[in-house]
Amino acid sequence: MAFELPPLPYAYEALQPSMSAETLHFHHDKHHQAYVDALNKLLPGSGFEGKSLEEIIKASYGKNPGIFNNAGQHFNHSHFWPWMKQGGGGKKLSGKLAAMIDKDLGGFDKFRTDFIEAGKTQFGSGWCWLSLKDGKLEITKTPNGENPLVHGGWPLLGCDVWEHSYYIDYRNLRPKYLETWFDTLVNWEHVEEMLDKAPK
Ligand code: MN3
Repeated sequence: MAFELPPLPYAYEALQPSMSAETLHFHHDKHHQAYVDALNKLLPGSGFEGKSLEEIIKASYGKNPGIFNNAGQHFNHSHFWPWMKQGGGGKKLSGKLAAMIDKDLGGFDKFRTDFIEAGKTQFGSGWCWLSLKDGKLEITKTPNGENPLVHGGWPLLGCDVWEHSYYIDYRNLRPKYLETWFDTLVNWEHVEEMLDKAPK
């Protein structure tokens, strides 16, 4: 079964002014589609076909960079769209998640600062993450299409810091993009769904 581009869970205009319809058209329709197409082209005969996306990411890490990067980016973007919503951001998270952030990350404000800092300091293309590892929350950053799955973690929230995610709206101002993204777009409901789905 070939992988498919999931539709955006909102209208292209829904995230304005934080993220423009133009950015979403390019990022979703062109960039994400290209990862899906490349993955489907590389899979036949690779030994990875028939596996789940998560299995392909873990099995191809360090072994097949073409499949790994495209599978990783398909996973990352499939969650990136629902990790955002109109009127998101701020502290609208559940008591359970808030308590975990207090315990493991020194409170919400420190979590916000450290998450944004991870995105700012990821040199070149990549992602910054909130993930669950060994029952604890952690903040990390990864290059290119990599994600916490290959480091024994489970991603709860990730922000795309490739230039294609912000250059149309923010030009070179990655910190401004990260702050706006965190404060106005984060869909905490999808973060909580990921927490519920975390492998036990
Ligand atoms: Mn991207």
